[in-house]
Amino acid sequence: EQKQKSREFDKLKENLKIRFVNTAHLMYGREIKDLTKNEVYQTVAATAKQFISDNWIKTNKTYAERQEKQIYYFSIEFLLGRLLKSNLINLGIEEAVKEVLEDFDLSLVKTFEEEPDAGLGNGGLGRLAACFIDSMAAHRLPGHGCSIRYQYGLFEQKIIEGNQVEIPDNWLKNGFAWEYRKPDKAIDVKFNGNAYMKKMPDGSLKLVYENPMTVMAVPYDVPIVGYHNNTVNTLRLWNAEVNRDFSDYGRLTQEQMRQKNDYRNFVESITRYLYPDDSTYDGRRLRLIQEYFFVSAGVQSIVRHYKKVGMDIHDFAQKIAIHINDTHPALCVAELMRILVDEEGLEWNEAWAITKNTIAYTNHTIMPEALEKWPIDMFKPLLPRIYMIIDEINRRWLIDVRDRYPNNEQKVHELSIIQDGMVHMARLSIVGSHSVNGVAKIHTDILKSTTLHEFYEYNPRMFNNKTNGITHRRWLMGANPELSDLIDATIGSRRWHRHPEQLDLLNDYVEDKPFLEKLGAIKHLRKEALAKYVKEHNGIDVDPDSIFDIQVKRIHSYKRQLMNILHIMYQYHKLKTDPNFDMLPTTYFFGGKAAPGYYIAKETIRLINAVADKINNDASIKGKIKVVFIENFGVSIGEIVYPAADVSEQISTASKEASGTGNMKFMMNGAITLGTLDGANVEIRDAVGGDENCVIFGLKAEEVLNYYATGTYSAWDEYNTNENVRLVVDQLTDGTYGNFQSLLDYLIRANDEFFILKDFNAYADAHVEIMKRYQKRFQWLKASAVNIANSGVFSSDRTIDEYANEIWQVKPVMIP
Ligand code: DL6
Repeated sequence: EQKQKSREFDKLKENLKIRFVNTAHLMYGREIKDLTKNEVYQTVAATAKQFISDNWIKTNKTYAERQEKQIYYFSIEFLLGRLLKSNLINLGIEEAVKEVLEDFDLSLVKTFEEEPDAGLGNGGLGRLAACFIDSMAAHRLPGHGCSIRYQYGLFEQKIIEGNQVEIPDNWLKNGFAWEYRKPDKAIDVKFNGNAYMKKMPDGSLKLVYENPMTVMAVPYDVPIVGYHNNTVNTLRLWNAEVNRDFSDYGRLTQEQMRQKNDYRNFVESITRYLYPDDSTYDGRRLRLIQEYFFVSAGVQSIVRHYKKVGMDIHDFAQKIAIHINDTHPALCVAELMRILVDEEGLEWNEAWAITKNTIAYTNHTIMPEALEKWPIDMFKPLLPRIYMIIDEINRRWLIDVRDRYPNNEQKVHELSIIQDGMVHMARLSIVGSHSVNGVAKIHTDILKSTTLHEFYEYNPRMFNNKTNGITHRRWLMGANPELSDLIDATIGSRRWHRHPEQLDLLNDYVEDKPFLEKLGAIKHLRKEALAKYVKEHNGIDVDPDSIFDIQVKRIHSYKRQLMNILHIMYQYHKLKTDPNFDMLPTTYFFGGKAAPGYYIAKETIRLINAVADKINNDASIKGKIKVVFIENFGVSIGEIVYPAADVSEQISTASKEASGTGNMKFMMNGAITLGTLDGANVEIRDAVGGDENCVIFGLKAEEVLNYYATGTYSAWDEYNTNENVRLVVDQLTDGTYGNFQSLLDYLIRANDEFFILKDFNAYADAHVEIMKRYQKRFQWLKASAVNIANSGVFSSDRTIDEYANEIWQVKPVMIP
């Protein structure tokens, strides 16, 4: 059997080699030895695409013939990261490609680095979407993504003199190797104009939609490769382009020319940037335009394909599941109704039943600023027909509400989709779907009891929880191959690659000293790799023997990077002034982007860098503390960072982090969670068997919610009664690190919205506990192993199975 395998491997290599050379000839007219680094990357990607495309064609054909139910996952973000490595892993040809490249004196690892991150997202929700499409393909589920092909991703972050500076992320400058432009599948999307119902001579009403402005949506399809299974699904990214007859200039007046140019500028702005500037009216309006643009193009193309393969529109909900990832695609509800009623001629009631049974919605946050609402006077002129439909949905919905709660206008106020001059997108999403889910148990409970309580009361059965997950293929097998190999060797099986829950077989080895030694050695290796990265990028020497304590995520007040850095200031002060104080050498890493207009987040970055500058250059503390801010944190840098952590900082104010997924990436790579009882931390703590294998501190969600309800928290009192707090707050403005009046005001005058001062001592104690545990090497490694062994439940494969079985009712489809 071994011999047979090795013969097959040699054959694969030979095949790859021929294709690789031919592809280089075809694409660049060059010998392999003359290719630039980027050309090597493009050639390897194009070679891999030849393996992918056969299966892609087969997959699409099978789906069309079998007419099995399809899932369409609509998300305004897909934070894909790089695709070459994960595609090679999923195709099962990584090792063969590596050896072929070596035969030409080329390195596969260096080739991976040539690929820019597809940064079509900013954080948790977008990365979750990317994990989900990976898991759907891995589980042979017919599931596709739908989103926007942004010309510029989220900005590239530079740190200049301690401040965040935003540079446009021109990720497409060398082209995107994985996309296929499909102009023949373009769709018209209509904005503006006048929509109304006209009374016909026979008394019937006819819809009139006059003078709309048409934008052409052109799809760029990206193949999503299943893990060793022939399935190749599709992520469809829409690009906005001028209408088909645009180039017909004919004889135009100057005014007509001007209008034409305005039109072109407008159209090209639609898909130019992820996150238009939301500090202006026009920026916010552009976001709404983006939302309708990809929703309309996506839903129209689903219906068109559905009919093309010969299925009956009346069966739509049995054959199609549309999932809306947060409220950005909420207009799917109205767009599907528009198509079913206006274009397919269905009666309203039937169309409504189909729409509700097709659509399901996930909520990702309780932060009020993320709960989208659009002013009617912006919405209605832009999307006149869609507004009419939402108005009608709401009219009918409120009849039901009034029926259920007679004489209770308070309820109507709380449940109405259109209220106080605004269109409420979460309300539209709930009313127009059959399932609403939160993303961790505690988050779902909070949705039920507070944020969406009125809707929960109205229809409790539609609410459910789906705790998030991450793809273990990227975040463990891809990012930490040494650990992955150790797990294979220890449990004597690779079955966990397909069935991540089987990582729990590792529980039998968590006290096995030789295994733990190897685990410790691998962690050290990964720490050395991060140390090398930091030396190259930040010029800072960090000691891989120090504790690596890491907080990487978007910079946001509720995530409390500020508490972390204040605590470092406290430790530093103790080291300098208290001869009895000692600590284990620790390197604190931060990484994450602040939204360009988010002043406090940017000030937090400035403080972190000011503290780093002072402490890293103070020889007197003998390297006991180092602070590193990792510039431009994203998916690919994350693949270096997560495996290197000893301690995973998950310190959001309890109740505020819906789930978190970074916490899972750290855990899967053996870091110990230092966190609050928030989001999925609660379930991580349960999974590892309690406090022995993680360190939990701080206010509980009920306490936080109670403080908000009663208004009894006083940051000023905290400042006056807690000397540790006073010390670090005073240091914000006394010149120790520069002037951070902004942060002092935020904490004291604005009353510390996220309880940083209240949780400060508990957080400091948690660090003491971490150091105590870290000193007991065997115990520490055991806890690390327990974390890995119990992380399988946080694979997105588990999450996706739950969505498939409990929400979408879809089954896997075998691709021959
Ligand atoms: O569900 C994915 C991710 C959660 O893990 C994070 O806890 C949550 O903050 C994040 N939410 C968003 C919200 N964006 N909007 N709107 O990204 O979702």
